[in-house]
Amino acid sequence: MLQKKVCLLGDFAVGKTSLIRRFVEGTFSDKYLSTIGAKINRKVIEVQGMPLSMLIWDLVGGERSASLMRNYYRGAAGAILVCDLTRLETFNSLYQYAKNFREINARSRFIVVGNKVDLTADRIVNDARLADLARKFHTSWYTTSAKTGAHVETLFLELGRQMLEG
Ligand code: G3D
Ligand code: MG
Repeated sequence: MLQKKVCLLGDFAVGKTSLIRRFVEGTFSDKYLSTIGAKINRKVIEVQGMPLSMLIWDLVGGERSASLMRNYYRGAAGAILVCDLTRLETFNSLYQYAKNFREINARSRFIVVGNKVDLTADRIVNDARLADLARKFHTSWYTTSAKTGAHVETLFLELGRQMLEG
């Protein structure tokens, strides 16, 4: 079966682990790589009738050295860049994550995500900002909620589709 590595990127507490949990739900059989502090979740999806195994990597350790990040990124076909819609600084970090990730994986695909869209009263990052960033990198964007599940499935399936396009 075709396998693709996907990395979740973004600042602390934006909801990376929660998004993965929401998406993989019952199928939780994750592996822990203590050398780089990464967890790997596996979920099989279907893209145009073909099964695709998504290996979804999540950093759980606190360390973020450049060499550790390179090891984390290496071999990824896709990434999900997550910010918290209620914290502007988490959006501002995404540009650098995107650049670093593309440097290691030139042909990879990624999607820009504003998470915690359920917190409507506290929202600071608007659609236009997300769209601008996505346009810079010729990619798409979503607003999601790991809490309600809004657009979570759509997001991962869209990335799966884009990764198979090459
Ligand atoms: P991280 O893996 O990016 O560091 P986590 O982030 O998934 O650990 O989430 C950090 C906190 O944000 C958690 O709260 C989690 O429940 C919350 N969170 C994640 N996604 C959403 C969302 O879509 N909406 C809301 N309202 N909260 C969200 P705690 O309190 O458990 O630390
Ligand atoms: Mg986490």
